[in-house]
Amino acid sequence: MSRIAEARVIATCPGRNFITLKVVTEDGLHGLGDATLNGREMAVFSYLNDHVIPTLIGRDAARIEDTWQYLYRGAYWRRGPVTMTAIGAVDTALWDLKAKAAGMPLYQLLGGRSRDGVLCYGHANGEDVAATVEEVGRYLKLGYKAVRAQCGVPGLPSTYGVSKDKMFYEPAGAAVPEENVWSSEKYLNSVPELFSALRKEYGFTPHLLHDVHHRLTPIEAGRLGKALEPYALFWMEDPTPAENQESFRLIRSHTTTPLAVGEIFNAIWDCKDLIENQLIDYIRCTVTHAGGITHLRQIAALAALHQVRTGCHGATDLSPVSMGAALHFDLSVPNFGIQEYMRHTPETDAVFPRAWRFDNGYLHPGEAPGHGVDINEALAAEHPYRPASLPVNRLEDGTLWHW
Ligand code: CS2
Ligand code: MG
Repeated sequence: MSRIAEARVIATCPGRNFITLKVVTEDGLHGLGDATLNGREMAVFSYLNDHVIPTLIGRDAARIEDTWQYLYRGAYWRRGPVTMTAIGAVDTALWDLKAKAAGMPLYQLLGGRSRDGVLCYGHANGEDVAATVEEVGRYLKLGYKAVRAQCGVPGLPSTYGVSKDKMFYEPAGAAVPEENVWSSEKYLNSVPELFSALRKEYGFTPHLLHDVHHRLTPIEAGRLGKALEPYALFWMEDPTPAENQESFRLIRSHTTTPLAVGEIFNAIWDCKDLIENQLIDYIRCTVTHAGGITHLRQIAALAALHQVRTGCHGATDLSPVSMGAALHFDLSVPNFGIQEYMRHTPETDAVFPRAWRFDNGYLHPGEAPGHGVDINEALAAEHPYRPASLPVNRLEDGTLWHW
């Protein structure tokens, strides 16, 4: 493979913002990486444009590991979501290029197929228990084997994961964050009823998942995990903010409900203690925010030593490029758990033609060379970037809380 001749960052907003890095080699091949950091897109855009791309021109595109080390150690200011998303985009683009140059789907370079398909989960949500139960049923009819359920909380005007639009959930709205109201007490008193109703309606065959979204204290998370044990969840996600990895020991001591964490992690150091002490069951990092394929493989290898499985983040704000690369990783990694699959809008899918597909509860990356996702730059240009921020959360007394 030859040297990098040019690289450019493409900002587009087909319904929501995406930042894509395109790397082109002297022999005319191109590779793509997703560089979308929801609500902070322009920070990564500038990091790539101003601080990374000038160093890429002329580099040997085949030297993926050396480039990773160059961008990580060479940055001096290590880690962090902006830096690691930029590195992730470069790394993913270089893996895409290497597989294209070899004329094979990316999973073949990662060790080949370890499974026939990638089990995924969809997002069902509703304003109340009855609406959420009905929505989970709709996902089961679409063929999903696993469904995340998020429900409105009685007494709260809104809550995470519940949207008017049932298929496409997009939390980033106004340029200046809107303010949501939260009550852990109201939430804790309502969640068990949802899963009791779901198991009564659908039995124990479907995998059911739930995202707490960082909002409980460790002891509250232990209480919720214990209350949900009769409903055998596949996982309870982000039960408490995970900067203090040690706090998961308290949760673990109170419940056997499996725990999943990591979508906001960006380096192996963020999850090393959680994994080595088996304080979690699934690690949620994915290629976009955790330094690309190269670093995600290291996280997965550490996780495998401790029987922790992967559960890559796959929200709408991760582009089809991210999903494509993640699926090749998912197909090959030995300790695979599940892949999140929040569908993109038809507008987004038109900008990012892709080989991957959904079939009866499983995702398949396809056999196209590389990760199998491209970008229609002319169409991308028709959707200019628009500032959008994630909401902030306050308790009912006004205290700023975790969103
Ligand atoms: C969520 C995300 O998919 C998930 O599990 O936590 O929707 C998350 O809120 C967004 O990715 C934030 O941009
Ligand atoms: Mg989540």
